[in-house]
Amino acid sequence: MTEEKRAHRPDLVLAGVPIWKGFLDEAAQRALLGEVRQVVRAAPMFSPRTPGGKPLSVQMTSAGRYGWYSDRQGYRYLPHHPSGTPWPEIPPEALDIWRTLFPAARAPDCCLVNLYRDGARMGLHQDRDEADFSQPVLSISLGDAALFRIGGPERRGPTRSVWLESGDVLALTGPSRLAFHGIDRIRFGSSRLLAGGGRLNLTLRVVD
Ligand code: MD3
Ligand code: FE
Repeated sequence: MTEEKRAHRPDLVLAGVPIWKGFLDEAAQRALLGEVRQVVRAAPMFSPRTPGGKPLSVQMTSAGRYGWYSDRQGYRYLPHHPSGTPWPEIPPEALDIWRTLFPAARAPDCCLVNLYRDGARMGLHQDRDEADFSQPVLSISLGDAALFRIGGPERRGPTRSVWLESGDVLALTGPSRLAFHGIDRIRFGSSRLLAGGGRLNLTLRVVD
């Protein structure tokens, strides 16, 4: 076993999902957070609405060639921020993690940034607005701890839960790429990374 392989072995595998606990140390978390702040400055957070017209409790923005968006017209990727301003570049620190864990994958063209303030959650859903499910999704957690739930390819069926903490990274590849998943709750104020509390989650995706 080489050092390289050892370094990339996940700490835990939950329902087929590899999780690297504390993949980013505090300095790396702060560096990435600085880059995310620049993304938010260029492309301000907004609250998408469901096709039914209800605002999500999570605030969002994106970086890359595409950003995820939702309103009464449905769920989709947009080539620019809803204001018309271009999406900024994907944070280099996030791209580095992608290349380290998925050297053979295509380059990601969306970095979705989710912001959970006190009380925000994300209901159980599948991510299926992308064209190529053979490409992985990478998730990076920053800030307050979150209770993550993952099941299988059908909405009804057993689920497993795990607390995700600042600096944790997980990968959705193969069968887990179409697994139902969500965030049940945030342990608000559990981390000091974000002033005022809250959690940021970055997901890197290949869209087209
Ligand atoms: C499993 N985000 O943005 S990250 C999302 O923490 C989303 O903000 C949650 O679900 C969050 O769509 C969960 C973990 C995650 C991300 C993408 C997945 C799990 C996934 C895609 C397919 C299957
Ligand atoms: Fe998702």
